[in-house]
Amino acid sequence: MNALIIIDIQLDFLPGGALAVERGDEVIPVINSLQASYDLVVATQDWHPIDHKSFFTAHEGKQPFEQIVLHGLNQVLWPMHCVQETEGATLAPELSTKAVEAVFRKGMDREIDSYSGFFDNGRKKSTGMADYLKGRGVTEVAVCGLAADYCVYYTANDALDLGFKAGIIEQASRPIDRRRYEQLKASFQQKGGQML
Ligand code: VGL
Ligand code: ZN
Repeated sequence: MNALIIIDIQLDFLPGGALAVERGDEVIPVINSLQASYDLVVATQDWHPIDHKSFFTAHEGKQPFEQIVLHGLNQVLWPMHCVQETEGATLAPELSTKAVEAVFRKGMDREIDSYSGFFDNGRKKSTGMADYLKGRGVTEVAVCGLAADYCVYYTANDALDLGFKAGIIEQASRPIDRRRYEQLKASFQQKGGQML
């Protein structure tokens, strides 16, 4: 049983959005046509409270994209994005969701960021997605969406650690930072991850 995991296809990550990924919109038609090839399709949705600590606005005197240490973890300070119940947090209307059986929300705890669809960045709290997939008999996952070097990579890497066979679908993902993505790809492949 294989599953397609669609990461954060939300308006704020698309051109014109608060944390736009360059050419992020190009992945949507690709993801739409991929869905029929998988036994199960799920999605994630970044879903932050307005005062989330990953936002630069929560830290006096800080600029967007500065790095800090937050409760012992490195944290990039992002522009405010994917705030719960705002337009920017909605899934893109062009994304086909007919086959999407479940949407896992993440990033709701204001004290810790959550790039992976499985756990927060400290791996303290689970979203339940691993149990859901395992309960459905999934052994193999393909991860795609935005952004390739943050939420897509973290999800695919956790999938490997959780014992799934895992791959990243390159043509259905786009990074925020291309160089960072190339480095992460190499470490993912060394761990047994596949580039699909
Ligand atoms: C993401 C940064 C902050 C992502 C989410 O979806 O890759 N990146 N929040
Ligand atoms: Zn976020």
